[in-house]
Amino acid sequence: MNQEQSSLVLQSSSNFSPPEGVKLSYGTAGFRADATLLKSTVYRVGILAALRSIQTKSVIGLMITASHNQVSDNGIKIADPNGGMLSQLWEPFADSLANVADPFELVQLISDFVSKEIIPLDNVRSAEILLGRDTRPSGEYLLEAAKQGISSIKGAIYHDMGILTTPQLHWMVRARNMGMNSTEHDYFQQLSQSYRCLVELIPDGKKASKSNDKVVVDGANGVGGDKLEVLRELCGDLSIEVRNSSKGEGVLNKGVGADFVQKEKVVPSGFGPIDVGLRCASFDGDADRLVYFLVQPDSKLIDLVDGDKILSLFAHFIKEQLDVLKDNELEKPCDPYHPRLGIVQTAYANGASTAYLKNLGLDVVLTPTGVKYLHEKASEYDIGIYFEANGHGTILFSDTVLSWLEDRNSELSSACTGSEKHKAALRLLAVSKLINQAVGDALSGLLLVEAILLHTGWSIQKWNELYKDLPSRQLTVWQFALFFIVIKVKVVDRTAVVTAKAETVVVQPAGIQEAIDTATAKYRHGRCFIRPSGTEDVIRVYAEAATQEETDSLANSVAKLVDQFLGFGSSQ
Ligand code: 16G
Ligand code: MG
Repeated sequence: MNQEQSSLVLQSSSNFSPPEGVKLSYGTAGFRADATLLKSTVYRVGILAALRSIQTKSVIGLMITASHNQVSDNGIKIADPNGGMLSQLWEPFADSLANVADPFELVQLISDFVSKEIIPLDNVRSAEILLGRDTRPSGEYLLEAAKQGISSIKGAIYHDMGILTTPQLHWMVRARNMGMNSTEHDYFQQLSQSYRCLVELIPDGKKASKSNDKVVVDGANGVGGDKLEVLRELCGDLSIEVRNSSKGEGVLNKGVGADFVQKEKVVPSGFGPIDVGLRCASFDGDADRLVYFLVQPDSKLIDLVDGDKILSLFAHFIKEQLDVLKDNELEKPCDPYHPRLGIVQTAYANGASTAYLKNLGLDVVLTPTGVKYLHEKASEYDIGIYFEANGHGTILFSDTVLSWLEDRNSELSSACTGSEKHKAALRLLAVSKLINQAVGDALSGLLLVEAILLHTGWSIQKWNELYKDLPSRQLTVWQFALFFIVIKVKVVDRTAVVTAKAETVVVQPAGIQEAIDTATAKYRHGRCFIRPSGTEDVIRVYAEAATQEETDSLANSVAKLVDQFLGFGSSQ
């Protein structure tokens, strides 16, 4: 790094001293903390984004959001050139960059990294960063910090895209790097056009049931509801009622949103008796998660239709279209290509969903928690569908399958236009445009669910009956404390827990897995695992069993084991 560049960084970094005594970690999906601690981190991530853009000769995205966290938190996520998460190879650099205290050490760290990665800093033609933020008030000053970080690398420029959902920004980065139209307007056009195209392709006999009732959407008092209102206007006769948009009185993610609904299994604020029996959905604070739910007759509890159910609906639909296309009647006997359809879940997937998907004859694999793992695995298939139970997921189409579908479409449109086979090819092409190829997206996910429900003629109740969830329970050490009124149980070091086999087995501390196995064996249909959170200093426990009582008992006994093995000094 030359003298001029070093002084630029030295000078601007003096305005962004890191908070004393705080160690920030890149975590599963970027930095997240109380917003007041993040100015220097965001500034430094601005530098990282500029370096990444120079090295990859591509546009990079920076999204300022703390997703479903409370409004006083904030965070920053980095979108790589393909629109996905930052390459894991750069995560250690991100960690060091965020935590180095001294400005001269900061310059040295950057300089060493630039040399090691052979980043041509002296010859920068263009480094370009797209910036987005959610509705958090702290986003404004953090955005400024990001801009200053980017500007401290010579030749790097940014475009402030304004308030966006996280998936919109990822979509724009991907589109920009593919040379496609990439504005927010283009995003809305692509989603609404492909939605309308899918609705046009509803089989004739089912058109009568098209007047499906409305869907009521909880926008978590965040950005997602606002964007959905724009999208709704472009989607023809799709009836959507948006509640909890950012324009209302409610506080972001407080008693609302996909994370709240999924974890607490109670109705979000703004929903009640009038919604019993209606199809309802919730986004999280940055609209990269989607769950559906039904308000129970008591108008307090809900039946959750989670990410696993959305995955199952998508898998069912995609498989159906592929089966129609495979049907031998008009098949060219010599077509050797059979697209591989793969399903990717995590250990949190309800056991009943995995059994359902396997029963459909599908290939189901598990990865650790976190989009970067699921996305990577799903991209190994021709069509890879991934979802976390918490509602984050999408469907990836390989280039090979897309060109195969285009070919099938041209052949069929001349040989038998309008046939079910032709429509199946067109439907799959429309899905590939509707569903966000960069990252899970509540807006595009919602449109696809709505389109598939129209196709199948299913109500949400019927969809929910695809399989019956096994009772499950998630605990963190905090909940453990509440359950037993043990008062306070504090995690000393979550990294003491090391897992393997997609987080289904604990390899450290020694002996705990055997103890978990012994506890689990006592319960009918028992399944239980523990894992260190990637976003908070806690250990999470997940359990399933035949009844809710047994499930709770299993989860609690394993939470006790965590306490015993890790010596998390419980105190009165
Ligand atoms: C992050 C992840 C999400 C994961 C969650 C787990 C992304 C974009 N987001 O929100 O996929 O489910 O962390 O949180 O990767 P935990 O590690 O605290 O349980
Ligand atoms: Mg989110």
